[in-house]
Amino acid sequence: MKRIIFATGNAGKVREIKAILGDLGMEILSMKEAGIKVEPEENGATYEENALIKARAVAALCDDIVMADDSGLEIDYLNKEPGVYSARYMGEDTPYSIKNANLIERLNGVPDEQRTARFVCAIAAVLPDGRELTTRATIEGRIDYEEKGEGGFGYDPIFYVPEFGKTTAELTAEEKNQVSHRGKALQLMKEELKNV
Ligand code: ITT
Repeated sequence: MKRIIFATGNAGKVREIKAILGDLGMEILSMKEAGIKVEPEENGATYEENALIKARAVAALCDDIVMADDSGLEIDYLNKEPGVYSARYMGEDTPYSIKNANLIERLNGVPDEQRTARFVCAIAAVLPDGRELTTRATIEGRIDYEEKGEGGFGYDPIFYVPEFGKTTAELTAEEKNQVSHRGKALQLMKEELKNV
């Protein structure tokens, strides 16, 4: 069975990626499951560059297809912060309850129509022959007034999606994967892989 190694250390991403790629007929392994440990510096200016940096670092150590996800939350009122720095915002080890409360506080008094935000996801793939592919997708929403929901991870409890009337943390895993930045970017990558 062909393998895809996913170059991420984020357990929330791994859960979603395994569900979304489950129908590919390939074995999907996290970096940890493949016994690979690398922490490349994510010093790219874009999501695509950072995803490629992570995928290339793992591809150098194995003969499998390697994919990586670089993603983030862009809040329009905060000039698209935290953006590519979403994981590092307020410190990598700071609990999301604190990061989420901080973002809600920074939007104190800001009305609905100015609370627009999006999650962005770039997926990079490095093939065993060295070819590189990237895809990108987004989901539009707005920053809620309080944390809601237990699902997902990271900023999901404050990311409200008007079509559902819920935050992405209140969606089921299946619902989130159907409409999310990550779900859509991975579907695009599945299409790309059919052509290689
Ligand atoms: P890897 O680099 O190991 O994949 P990471 O968490 O450091 O893990 P990123 O640099 O891509 O990954 O940062 C993405 C951050 O954006 C992530 O840590 C969350 O804070 C946020 N994020 C991305 N997708 C999200 C989602 O679906 N729900 C909630 N927050 C999300």
